[in-house]
Amino acid sequence: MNPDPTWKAVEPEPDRAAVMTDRRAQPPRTDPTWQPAGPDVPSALAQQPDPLQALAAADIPAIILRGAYPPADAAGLIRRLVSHALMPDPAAPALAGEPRKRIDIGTSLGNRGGDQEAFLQHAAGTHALFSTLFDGFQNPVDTMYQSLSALAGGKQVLTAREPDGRRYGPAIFRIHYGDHAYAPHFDSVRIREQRLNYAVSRFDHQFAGILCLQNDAPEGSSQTIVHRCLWTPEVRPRLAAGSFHSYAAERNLGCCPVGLNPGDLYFFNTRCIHEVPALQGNSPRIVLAVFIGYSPNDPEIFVWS
Ligand SMILES: O=C(O)CCC(=O)C(=O)O
Repeated sequence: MNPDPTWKAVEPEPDRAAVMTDRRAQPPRTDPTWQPAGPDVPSALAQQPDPLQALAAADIPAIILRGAYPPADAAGLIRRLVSHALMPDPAAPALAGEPRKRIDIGTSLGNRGGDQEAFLQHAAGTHALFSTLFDGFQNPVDTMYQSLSALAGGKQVLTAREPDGRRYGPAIFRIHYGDHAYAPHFDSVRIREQRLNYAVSRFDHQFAGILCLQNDAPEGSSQTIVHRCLWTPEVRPRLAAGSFHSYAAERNLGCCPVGLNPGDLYFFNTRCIHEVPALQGNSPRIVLAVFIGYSPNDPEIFVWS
């Protein structure tokens, strides 16, 4: 399988300069009353008896599990991705001329979902690749699924599948170079991407799980910001105009910054407006990412990428 260098946003990105100007004028305000659960599964369950329902209701901004994956295995896995030519060597000079680039290793519903047959075939290739890629290391996909199961109150955590049993990609590596950034946005197969021909659209809530494998700077400069604002149609024009920070300030909406070190895993509700400001360090930021479908009354939780 070749890496996929063709990632693009589902909706046009707002003007980057507009977002930065707006953020400088109205810097996000941390809300001390909106705290993540964690830093491990037992603590999260002690703080929130039903942590996924708390995420769904945006009662908490995130569940952060520190050191969920061994940092030494994260480093070894990145060396393996390079040695298998799935990602360029971070030291390769060609990358310096390609700022803001992102490479995916895996199958993205967002990018490939327009052709369901091709998407499911590509996903089968990802399952084949991942069946041996982690040999000798703790399996990071298992880490994500098992952590989610432990938080899920007896619900069954499964790779998303269509009624005929064909599975979606189980997780995706995202390698962010240069000053890559995610502007304030939300993700929803149902509301935003409107992929109603996919089984995952049955779920009421969508979450993301992000396992940090490498930060853009050794001391961990990059931070995701989860805003205390669930998407509504009212927010759409402000996201598109790059003026979400002013919108949040006008309504006194705070946020929760999530700083990660290699091995840290976090889950959040993707309907909460979220962003990753431009990377500052020289290393690519590398994560393993999943989306998660959850409904309070559904015994299954679907995971995909
Ligand atoms: O990489 C992250 O921490 C968040 C990425 C993101 O914005 C997303 O998955 O929608």
